[in-house]
Amino acid sequence: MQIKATPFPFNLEPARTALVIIDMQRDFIEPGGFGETLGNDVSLLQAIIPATQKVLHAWRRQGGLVIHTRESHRPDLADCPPAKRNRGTPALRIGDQGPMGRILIAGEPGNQIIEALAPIEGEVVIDKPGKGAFYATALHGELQRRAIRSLVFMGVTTEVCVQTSMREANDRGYDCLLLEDCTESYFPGFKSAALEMIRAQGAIVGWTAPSAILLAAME
Ligand code: TIU
Repeated sequence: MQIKATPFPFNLEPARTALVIIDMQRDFIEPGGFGETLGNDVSLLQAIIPATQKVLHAWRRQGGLVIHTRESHRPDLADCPPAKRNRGTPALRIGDQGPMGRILIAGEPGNQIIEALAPIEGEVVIDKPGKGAFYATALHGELQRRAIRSLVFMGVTTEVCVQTSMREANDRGYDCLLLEDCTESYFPGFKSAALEMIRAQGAIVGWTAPSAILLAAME
């Protein structure tokens, strides 16, 4: 399959490609979670849910591997460096009790992936303590075990966890495609800058494309 992407076509071999959905959890997308405690307007992120869901459903129909990630810490915070917890002046810190349970803690209501994109049986869920999906997780092993070579990315936020994960993936030898309308930032200018820096210099980090192009190719 060849996807008309920027800066040039992206070769997608479905059996060797995983769909990676970064951190579409209530903490970032609904009021009262980590995203809002940092001072952000989380409603901006809700706009990508329909397009993201459409791609997820199409990918499932085709039988492709789906990976979900969650930014998440252990209840005892052993995997949360004090430098991360103590950064800035948020309304609530990681581990504090919020309206959706403890902020960014595994198992709490706020840490769950939003219902529209909830994982189903057979899909891989990676809990990650960092911004990157490869740092201190089993993700690379899970992908290697299945002979995955390419990754299609969706999720939030574009310039933080998505871009960090794409850069980590790039350094581990994966070709990465980011779906432009299936990723969002709290800062529109940061989203467009991230898209540009990913595909600049001959796809230095990866490719980008609108989801409609991928969906058309999958039909
Ligand atoms: N703050 C922000 O934009 N993002 C994060 O803290 N995590 C993710 O991007 N998932």
